[in-house]
Amino acid sequence: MSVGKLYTTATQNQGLRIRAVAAFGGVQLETVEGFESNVTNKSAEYLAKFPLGKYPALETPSGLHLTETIAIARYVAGLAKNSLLLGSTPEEEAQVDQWVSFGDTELFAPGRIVAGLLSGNVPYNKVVNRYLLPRAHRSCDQFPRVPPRYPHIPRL
Ligand SMILES: N[C@@H](CCC(=O)N[C@@H](CS)C(=O)NCC(=O)O)C(=O)O
Repeated sequence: MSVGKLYTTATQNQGLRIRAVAAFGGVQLETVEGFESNVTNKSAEYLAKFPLGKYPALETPSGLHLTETIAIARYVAGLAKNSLLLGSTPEEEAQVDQWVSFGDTELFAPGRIVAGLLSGNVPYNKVVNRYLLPRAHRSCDQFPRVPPRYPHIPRL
């Protein structure tokens, strides 16, 4: 039985993170058909459930309305009994939190802004780019299995 409906698009990275947790943990999660970015999440019906109009968002059969990727992913991981996704000792739990926080604030946040600046989705700003790009690279370098350099992103 599905644990809830996830509002996201097919490619939204935050939604993919939650769906990956569900897949890894063997948790059944529906995705809402026909979700349209900045249309569905701005509708009155959606805003009544999720007042910030942000997605991903989860609606459970019990009426829980949850936003924020980390909170939803943690909730889904918590339903995956014996998956050890959240760790099984205080030390492991802290390490899970460490990497979740690192991924969101040290890797994703600067990477997202740099990607916006370089793709033209955000008006280019050299000072911001020079500040964030080395931080994004440094964070990528933390992952032995992630290519440490992205050749298509110029280093400054
Ligand atoms: N802090 C949120 C950020 C989610 C987010 O930025 N969602 C974007 C789509 S990628 C959104 O809802 N945009 C619509 C808006 O901001 O009104 C999370 O981690 O889930």
